[in-house]
Amino acid sequence: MSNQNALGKDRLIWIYTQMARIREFEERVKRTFLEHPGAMRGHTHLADGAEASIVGALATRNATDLAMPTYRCHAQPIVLGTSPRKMMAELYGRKDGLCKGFGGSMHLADPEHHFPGTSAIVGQSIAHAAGAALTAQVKNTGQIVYCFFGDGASKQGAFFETLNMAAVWKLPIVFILENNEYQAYTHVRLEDANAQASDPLSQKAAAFSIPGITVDGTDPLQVYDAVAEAAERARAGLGPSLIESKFYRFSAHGNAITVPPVPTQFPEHEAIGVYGNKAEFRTAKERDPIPRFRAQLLRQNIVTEGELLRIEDSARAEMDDAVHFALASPHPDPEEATNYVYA
Ligand SMILES: Cc1ncc(C[n+]2csc(CCOP(=O)(O)OP(=O)(O)O)c2C)c(N)n1
Ligand SMILES: [Mg+2]
Repeated sequence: MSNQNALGKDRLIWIYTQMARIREFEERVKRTFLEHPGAMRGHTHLADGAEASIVGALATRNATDLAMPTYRCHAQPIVLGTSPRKMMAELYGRKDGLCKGFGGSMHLADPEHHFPGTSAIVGQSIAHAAGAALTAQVKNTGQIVYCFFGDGASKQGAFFETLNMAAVWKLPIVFILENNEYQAYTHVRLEDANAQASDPLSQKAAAFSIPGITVDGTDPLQVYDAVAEAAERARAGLGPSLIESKFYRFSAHGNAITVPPVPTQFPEHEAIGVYGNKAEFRTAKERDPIPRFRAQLLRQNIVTEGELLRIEDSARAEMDDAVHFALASPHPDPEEATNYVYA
């Protein structure tokens, strides 16, 4: 774990705290699907396994910079300061939700916290990020955009068209390609899936003459270093960079009660369909970013076991409270069903 930018103790603890908060939020969503099927409607996609990558990237952010994730979008707003209570209520489709219960997991938005919104369309964040970055450039706001998208999305036309224009216009964007090894049910490995003609995926940057680098996305400090450099470039008006961050998606592609459970070798995940093979899952779990970073902080005497336990207790209490808040909130009135519909 290198950290050329030598983050101080407070910042390292902040990183661990955000990672723990994300994992606790996602665990509660997962549990809801397992224990109370039907309580959450629509699809949800979890970010367990991605915590180091997301927090390491957003730790480089200035206060007004924007983050634009995919439909796998619970983690980024948690880091930006969005209320987990409102997010959880939104996932439960309740009136006090972030979007009044109308959006659900895949359509979160919180402009007040620099989170313009998401959609279910693979690749949408790439083009939307370019629009937001163009606004920042034209209005000279000094903001940069952290654009997250998947390995699957990096095969889309939107990726190639947007990276071309972003490079030509020197837009202030950091493109963070989240290589979680899967594109829904297709593995990224060339020989298995025959679906991805590029390895590493970061070499796609060369087509646009922008920097491209691959990092270990299970190490928040490696991600931090790479993204800090890319963010500096973007702030200096030198344009976008592409960071491929590699980690493993621990949960199934998505949870939905409308989708029948996928056969799985992991009984604890039966209802949410983890479909990888056992050996692959176990190997990835050994590199789980949260226990690894925890052990690192202890080894380097940055925190004590007691401090870590307090952080973890507080994350658990915060997310339990978010569930209680959500369940206490009413469903929207049926008469409101066509409100906020513009097309
Ligand atoms: C334009 C479009 N095509 C297909 C889909 C169906 N779909 C949803 S997620 C997904 C895979 C995306 O994989 P990746 O980009 O690697 O992101 P990840 O889910 O792994 O984070 C697909 C094909 C969609 N939602 N939108
Ligand atoms: Mg993927």
